[in-house]
Amino acid sequence: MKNKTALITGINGQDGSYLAEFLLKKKYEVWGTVKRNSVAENQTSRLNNIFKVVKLEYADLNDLASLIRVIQLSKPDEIYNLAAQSHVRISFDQPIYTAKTSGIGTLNLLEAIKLTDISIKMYQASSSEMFGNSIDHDGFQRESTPLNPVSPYGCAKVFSYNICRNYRNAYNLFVSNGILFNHESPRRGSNFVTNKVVKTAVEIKKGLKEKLVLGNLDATRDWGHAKDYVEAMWLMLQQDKPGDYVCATGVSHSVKDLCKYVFNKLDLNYEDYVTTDTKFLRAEELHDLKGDSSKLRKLGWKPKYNFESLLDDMINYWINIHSL
Ligand code: NAP
Ligand code: G4F
Repeated sequence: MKNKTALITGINGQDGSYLAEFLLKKKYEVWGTVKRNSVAENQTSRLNNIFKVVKLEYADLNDLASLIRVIQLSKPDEIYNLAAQSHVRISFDQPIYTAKTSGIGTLNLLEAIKLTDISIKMYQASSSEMFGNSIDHDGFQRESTPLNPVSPYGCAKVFSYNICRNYRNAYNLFVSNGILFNHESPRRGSNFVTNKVVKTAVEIKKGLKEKLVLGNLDATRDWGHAKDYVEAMWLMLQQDKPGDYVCATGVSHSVKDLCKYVFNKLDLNYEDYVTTDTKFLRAEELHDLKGDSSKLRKLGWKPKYNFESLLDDMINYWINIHSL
């Protein structure tokens, strides 16, 4: 049987790079889209291990023609739509760009599939940010929890989630939404809170920095490892029917807990180094996230990492970066 072909939008992002490695191990032919940058160096640094074996093409979610071109060229069996303006705080600074890319961009991709080959299976990177501050009575969010987004990013992702369901029903497309809770790794952008805390704490330990300045320390998140979550994306597309699935560890911690754990591991007391600045607060905050992924676990998914082993992986990575 012919090996499968996958196309990953945003392949050079955190999840794109892990998913590409995972699919290559499963013998997929892997294509990916990269958006044009004025500086090309470092843009694909997360793909260094696999650069020679993935096929990269320029495309932008805001450019329907570029999406049609790359689909016609790669002829994928599966498309993983991971591209987005993915930073919640920055979505308040760039709301219209975020709505276009993380919202309308998904519609462009659905149209590109509809116009080229409706047998392609599509994964949509939906987000727990869509829930906003809705919480079920037992303290969890799940597939049936109402969507009440509290950021331009969350609103854009709700549009994408809904339009995927609409195209699934209206045109019989195989489109599945993974409602993923926060997932991190050493490859996480260093302006997301986990990597910011770990990287700065290691810099403090090495005598390179004196302080870590954060925003809201009381927010809680359900943090998992990106390596576990890309397996869930693949699993969702191996089903006979499309669906929507929450992917989460089911355990949540506060930003303060995160600081405490990381600084303790480095034999430091976080209270001596962490300060706050209102510039890192959001105009509206999502306070608490904790996901119930029972539906996905019935397909056989289970995370290998927990909060502690995830952070240990990130701490070890930064300790071994000798340029720090
Ligand atoms: P990420 O590291 O920020 O990667 C996003 C990717 O999208 C990058 O490759 C980026 O390229 C690309 N991109 C940005 N704007 C684009 C555009 N207009 N056209 C084409 N590509 C564009 O995000 P991630 O953490 O891997 O997350 C992957 C997806 O899952 C995103 O859609 C995110 O919103 C969603 N998600 C993430 C989490 C999480 O906790 N990580 C949770 C739920 C959902 P450049 O780097 O060149 O800008
Ligand atoms: O790491 P964060 O920026 O992640 P956030 O906002 O939860 O969004 C991430 O997860 C979503 C899934 O729910 C994804 F859809 C989205 O793409 C992204 O990957 O912030 C986590 C928490 C927030 O409550 C924030 O207010 O940390 C708090 N925080 C406190 N100080 C900070 C900081 N966040 C950042 N980025 N920087 C700070 O200095």
